[in-house]
Amino acid sequence: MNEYLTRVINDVEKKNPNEPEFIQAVKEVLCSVEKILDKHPEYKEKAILERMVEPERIITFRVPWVNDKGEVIVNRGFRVQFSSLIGPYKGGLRFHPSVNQSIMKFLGFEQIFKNALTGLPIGGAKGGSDFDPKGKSDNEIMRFCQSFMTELYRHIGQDVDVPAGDIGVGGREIGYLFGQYKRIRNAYEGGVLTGKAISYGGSLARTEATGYGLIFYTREMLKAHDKSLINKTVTISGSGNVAIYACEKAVGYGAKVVAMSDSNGCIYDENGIDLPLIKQIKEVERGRIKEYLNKHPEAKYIEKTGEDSPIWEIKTDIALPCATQNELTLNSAKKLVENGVIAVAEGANMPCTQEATDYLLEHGVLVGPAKAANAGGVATSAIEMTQNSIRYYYSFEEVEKKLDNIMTNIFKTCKENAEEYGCAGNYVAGANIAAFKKLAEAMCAQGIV
Ligand code: NDP
Ligand code: 2IT
Repeated sequence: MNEYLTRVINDVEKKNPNEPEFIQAVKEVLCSVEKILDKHPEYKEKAILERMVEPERIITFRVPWVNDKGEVIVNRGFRVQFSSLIGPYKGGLRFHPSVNQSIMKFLGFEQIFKNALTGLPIGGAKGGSDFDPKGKSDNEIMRFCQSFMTELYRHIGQDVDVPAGDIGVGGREIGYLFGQYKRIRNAYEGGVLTGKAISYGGSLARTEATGYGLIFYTREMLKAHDKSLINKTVTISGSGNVAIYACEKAVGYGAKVVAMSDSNGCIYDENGIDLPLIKQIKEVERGRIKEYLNKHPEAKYIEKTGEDSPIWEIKTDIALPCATQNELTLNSAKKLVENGVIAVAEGANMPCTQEATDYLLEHGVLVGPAKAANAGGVATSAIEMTQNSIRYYYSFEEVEKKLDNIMTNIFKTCKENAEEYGCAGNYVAGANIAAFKKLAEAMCAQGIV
């Protein structure tokens, strides 16, 4: 391996010993760009890699709040402002008990490359808290969001850093965060957060964007191999924002979605998932996916007992992991291949372990990498920022058309770069190469900063 590359990877491992997810994300990208480094010896002198793997700034803070019983709870808040190279810091907020610095950093790192692929002027960031929204009342969610924003507000701004949603943060949370930000700043700064409701400056189709975008990307990837979504069986892990709208669009293209999941288990409905029911359970009642059986007793529920998610044991043509990182393991990849899977497209961030990705690629499965395939969410966030700046609204159809064009272009970029660098069909490498080239060029242009 290139000596410079080896040294930087070793340094990252040494400097971040307790951050396995971050190291995993860095290694995946760096191992894809060896040929670019061979072509550009000046990248070593300019310390391009060292600068790319070191966040510009990490903010951690205390988030104290009072629950409904009157008890004081203290959570930890994060914002990793990873890179402002090509635009204001941009990326979601995650509220989940597993949140820690490693997860925040891997997500922020991935975001830089994803945002570069959209072709839009947005840098990379991620934030969140180890707060667990499950089982909390609406008032508890509001008080938590207000306390979180009471610290975060001083670090963000519509030209500085623009957070949005991620796991555990949707329209409700963005509303409470925005309300508190506006109150503290005494100004309506619409573009400071994206994923807002339409009534106060949100964009039509942002809710649908990540899931729809994933299917547009999948459509293009299949098309490049003379395949399509029509009559294909699809399994989708998760049942949150990304999973629900991936399901909706996949069905729109003539596929049959037979399974979805949450962190407790999965449902299998051979007649095709009843999506309005999933929306009712997850978006309205905030319940568990098992409740699907109350209306469809003929469906099956398989509880998750070990490390591997049972959903990947179900025979499918297309698998869409849309829940969380490392949810699709090598064992799961082997099961999918054994059952004849043709494509895996990542709706979640880094859902396949490195071993799983390698196995899928080695066995001829098409892999749509997260930083390309799920970029539709953040791309539409940038379209929301545009509408906020020009104080105007685009129709649903206009936004969806722009999203479709962006996803189609992202796929084309991944394909062309994979071909140019001698790994045709490997869109994981293609995405990393394309994004890295753009970022390295911008870094060279801006001097040592
Ligand atoms: P939601 O909170 O709406 O839904 C998350 C879903 O994933 C839930 O079904 C949840 O189940 C499941 N899940 C979460 N954590 C785990 C876990 N540790 N193990 C098993 N299942 C889990 O989040 P989103 O749909 O917004 O996000 C899903 C994924 O997509 C994340 O990886 C996110 O980073 C990524 N993403 C999101 C974008 C967006 O615009 N929202 C954009 C691009 C990527 P349960 O309810 O049981 O916790
Ligand atoms: O991972 C992601 O790209 C997101 N959670 C969306 C980020 C955004 O700023 O819309």
